[in-house]
Amino acid sequence: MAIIEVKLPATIDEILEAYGLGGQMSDWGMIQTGHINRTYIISLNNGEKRLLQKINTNVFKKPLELMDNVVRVTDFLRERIAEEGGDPTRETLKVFFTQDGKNCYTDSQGGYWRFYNFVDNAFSYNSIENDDLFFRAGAAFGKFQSQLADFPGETLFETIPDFHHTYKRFLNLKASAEKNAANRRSEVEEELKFAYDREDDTKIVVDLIEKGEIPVRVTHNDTKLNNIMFDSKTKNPVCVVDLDTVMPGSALYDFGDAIRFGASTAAEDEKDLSKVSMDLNLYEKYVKGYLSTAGKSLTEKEIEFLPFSAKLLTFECGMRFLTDYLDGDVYFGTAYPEHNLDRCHTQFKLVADMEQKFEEMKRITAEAYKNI
Ligand code: GN1
Ligand code: MG
Repeated sequence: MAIIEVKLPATIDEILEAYGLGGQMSDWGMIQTGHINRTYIISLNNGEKRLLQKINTNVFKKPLELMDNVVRVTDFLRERIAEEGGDPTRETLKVFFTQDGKNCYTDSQGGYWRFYNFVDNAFSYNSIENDDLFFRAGAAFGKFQSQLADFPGETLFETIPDFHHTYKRFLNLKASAEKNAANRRSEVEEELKFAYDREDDTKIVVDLIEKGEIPVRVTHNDTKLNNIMFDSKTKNPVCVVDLDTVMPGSALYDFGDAIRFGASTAAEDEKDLSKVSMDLNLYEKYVKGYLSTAGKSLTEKEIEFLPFSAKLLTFECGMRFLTDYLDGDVYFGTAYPEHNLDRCHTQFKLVADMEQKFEEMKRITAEAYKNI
């Protein structure tokens, strides 16, 4: 976890003013969510809580386009949820608008801020405490994908171009190794070899997409377990959050990334690699949950590549951590100098483990698909 300074933004008064909330803040706190944006909980005098986030414009170069996506996607989801008899006030995020009708506020220092509703009586998991939960997580991301199946994907901005283009991620890694900006290359020759040995893997899914062999869908693209809020009482998923990367993509990205994070036996930055492996039981639970809600809409080709996508997205993430380490930690939040390298190690360890378990992953997937 990144160490962040716990203090209110210098421009808090103008932000509140912009949203018509001047003088109404009764309390505040910071929460650590993910490696990218800065997040505050703001309590208001009337007892309401809201989530205030500073959009990281180093990562998201066009925050206004990003917010436009988020508003349209959440509006669309709200309608779907209502049609399905769910609770639209709780099951998706709501973006608040400024007094002058904007979906985010640009402060006098050039920072971009947005307000969301705070989903009360809900929490997220950073690791799985019982495997049934992971079934529910799979069902939640599968449902999210099917709720967005009719969203006109071509109208969404690409908030981060080529986000999961694994071959370009590979080329970026090579370029960063050559540039050696932080002078760390000599420390990571082994890791680079691990990546270079797997170059061919990085082209497989992008080729399938280019050839039209698998469809482009509207996907979440950041399906970490902690991007699902669960109800504090029932422990059932309430809503999917972190919609910054909802864009056209492949179902394989969402499946693979969820396995990468949630089926691991250890944290993303665990230093003791003997603790890191991919839990086949968790893999099975997720596949079953995911297929229970998304299975019928997937093509045979997508099903065939689900196990590979788990390995691919894990490899991609490992490459991204390694790239950032070589670049001098300019992208992901880090708490100490080797943080990105530690994260790269867990991801590569998981890749190697998945290679060992690949036949079993294929068997589990085929079996689960037969039974939907
Ligand atoms: C970032 O912000 P967070 O933690 O949800 C990253 C993901 C990575 C993830 C690795 C926009 O997600 O792509 O998989 O870290 N998000 C962005 O933990 O780059
Ligand atoms: Mg994110």
